This record gives sequence, structure tokens and C-alpha cells, in this order.
Amino acid sequence: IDGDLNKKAAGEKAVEFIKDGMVLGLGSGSTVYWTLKKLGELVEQGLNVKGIPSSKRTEGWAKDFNIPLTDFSQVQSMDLAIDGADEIDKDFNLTKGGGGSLVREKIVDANSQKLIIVADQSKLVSQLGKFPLPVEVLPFGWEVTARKISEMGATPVLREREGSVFVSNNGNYILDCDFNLIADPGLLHKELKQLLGVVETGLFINITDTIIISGDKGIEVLHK
Ligand code: DER
Repeated sequence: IDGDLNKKAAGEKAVEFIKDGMVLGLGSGSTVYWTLKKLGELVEQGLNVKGIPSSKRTEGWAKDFNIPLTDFSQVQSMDLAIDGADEIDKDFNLTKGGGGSLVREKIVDANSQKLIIVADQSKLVSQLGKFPLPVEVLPFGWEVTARKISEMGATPVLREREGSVFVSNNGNYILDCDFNLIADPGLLHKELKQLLGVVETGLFINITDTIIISGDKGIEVLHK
């Protein structure tokens, strides 16, 4: 796990927003790892919460930390989701998916009353796009989907891990798409979502309420 002190500080800070009895959306990534670890300590001390994990990796960590889990057959809306991001712009729009969990993250984050993003200061950008945009696509005909995305002006690269094609928790592929700087993330998301074969994009538009940033100025909690 990325031992970066800023990630640990930001991740741990988020537990201050967790109240007894909450149903939580559990995000994914190495910053949220620290949230989960800290939350596990509070559960140990008697805090009563349960959460829906946004990836198999998060599910494993939650089990390691004895955080009670639930699922959408039991709850359809969560009180609070805590997640990470690859980029955060000034409107609190996000690029996510660096860890490959963007689809389940978006389903968990979008179905939570509040979304808190925890991040090191390096994630703050003036415009999204320096980080190649992860797009989850169906494996069937992914080559055609990739070509359609190329025609939109991007350079899609099929994500691989340890020399073989990366397969998401949903059995799909991920194309990392370099669009250069993205002037209108909301519009790009809509255009991509309409493409046959695209499951979901890593653009999280207008769903973030609070960001917790850790960096040279210590920890900052910023509300939209
Ligand atoms: O993949 C994701 O969306 C993760 O949340 C990721 O963006 C955050 O990664 P990090 O907290 O490990 O930097």
C-alpha cells in the first residue's frame, strides 16, 4: 500500500464524518485504504456501521478490518460514500478509474446521499485530462469501440496488468483514453456513454460534495 503520509492523513480524516448507524459506500484505492483501516478501529470500539464495497479489493480490506458489509439487496441508498480520485478539478468533477473499479465506484458513489473524496494534493488540477481517462468497455467488439473513441480525438490504450489484458470486477476491459485536456467533462462523458460497447466512463460529474486534501498546507476540508 502506498505509504504516502498525505494519503494516510487525508484517508483517516474522513472518518470524522462517519456517524453511528450510517450505511456507507466504501470506495477504492490506496487513500481510502487508510479510511478503512481507521474505521476498523472505530468498529472495534463499538461504532455501528455497515458498508457496500466498491471493489473486490475493498471488500477484502473491509473483511480484514472487520467492517460489517451489506449489499444492494438490503439497502438502495447509502448515507455517505468515501472514495479516492485520480484528478479533481475546481468544480469537484473527478477523473477516476486508475485502480480499475470505476463502474462499481460510480454505482456506490452516485447512490449515496453525500460523497467525500480523499486525496493527496497532487490530485488537484485546473482541468481534467492529464490523467488518461479510464473507460470500461465490453470485451466483445472492444476494437470497434476503441476506434470510435479514436475518432473522437483520443488515443485509447487497452489496459494490461502483468502482461495480460486487465479484466475488471465486472468482467470487462478498460481503455485508458488520452483526450489531452478536457474542456467540457460533462459533454465528453455524455458523448462516450452513447457509444455502443461503452459501459461507463471515469468522469464523475457533479456528485462530489466534499473533498479532503492533504499536502503542504496540512489537511483541508473543502465543501462544494
Ligand atoms: O481507481 C480509482 O478510482 C481510485 O479511487 C483511485 O482513483 C484513487 O487512487 P489512490 O487513492 O490509490 O491514489
